[in-house]
Amino acid sequence: MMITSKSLNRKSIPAPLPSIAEDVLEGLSRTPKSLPPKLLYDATGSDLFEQITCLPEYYPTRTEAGILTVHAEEICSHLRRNVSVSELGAGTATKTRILLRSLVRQQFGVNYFPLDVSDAALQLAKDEVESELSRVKVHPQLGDFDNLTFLEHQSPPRLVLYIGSSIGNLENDAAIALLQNIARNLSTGDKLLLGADLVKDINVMHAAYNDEAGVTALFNKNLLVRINRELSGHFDPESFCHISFWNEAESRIELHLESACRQAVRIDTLDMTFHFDRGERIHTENSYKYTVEHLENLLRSGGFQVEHTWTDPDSWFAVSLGVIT
Ligand code: SAH
Ligand code: AVI
Repeated sequence: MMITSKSLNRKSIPAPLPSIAEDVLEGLSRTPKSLPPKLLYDATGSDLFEQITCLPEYYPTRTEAGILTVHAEEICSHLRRNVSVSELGAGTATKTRILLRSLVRQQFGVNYFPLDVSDAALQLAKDEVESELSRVKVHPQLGDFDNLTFLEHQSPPRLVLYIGSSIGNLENDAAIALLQNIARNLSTGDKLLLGADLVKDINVMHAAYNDEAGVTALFNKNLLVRINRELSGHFDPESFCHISFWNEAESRIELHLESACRQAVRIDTLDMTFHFDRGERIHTENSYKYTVEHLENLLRSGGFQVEHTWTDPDSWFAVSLGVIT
């Protein structure tokens, strides 16, 4: 599914996001250099991510979709009547529709609150969900995970979705802090459905982030294109290589952009020039892979009691339901 110019031209949802300037200045001034992964998702980045989800090598989306398809009715049977649904990092909500379809069979209407930093993805989520499911009312929330007060304003019972293994893009402490923040904005009986990618054959994980068509490389390098456009930067994306590898000690895939030569890159809006040695990297993303035990412990550390965990036949991915007690 492509994020079309039609969706981009529509009235944007009023909730201005801070400029990326601060994050870029801070990240490129560090040693080693790094940039927060949320910056990967401008309109082009969201579109490239959608393309990634359809790649033959990128197993997480279709594996999780399989779990949700097989178990949707059972998952919904754990929910109280008239539950409102929120989702963190919803993207285009393609997989979410699997659950929403089951939910509208169990209750007359559903209020769905997708939160995302990508306006383009949110607009598409609203269009696609409402055109397929007339009994779902979509309330897009443009913003960052650090403000979750919108959860508190919904009438209970509540279900929060944090699927797609987006939790894997956070380091362990940040993941626990986010789960605790979700829990703080919920009440007894509210639930969280958490989807996470599991550790498996290294070759399978490696291929998912080093696809033959080079879409993940474009997704990674788009960060530099974004900085050029939004901050009048002078990166030559062709002088950086997409690097992705499995870090066994940390149980994560890492994404980096590696400078192919010694170079200086000016960013006009920051009034700064950043120097790169040949081979120097910008760390752009981590994608942690879990065991079921680790995933369930994360939920518990976040303040949830684990109700049930579903996996696929190969145990490549897990979806776990936690409840506030
Ligand atoms: N949940 C979808 C999309 C995953 S892609 C799926 O499973 O396919 C990750 C999504 O999280 C992107 O749409 C991105 O824009 C959003 N995102 C990343 N960091 C975020 C942050 N800090 N706050 C809000 N949204 C974020
Ligand atoms: C959104 N997130 C869970 C994806 C992942 O697999 O970590 C982002 C991604 N990065 C490269 N490919 C996909």
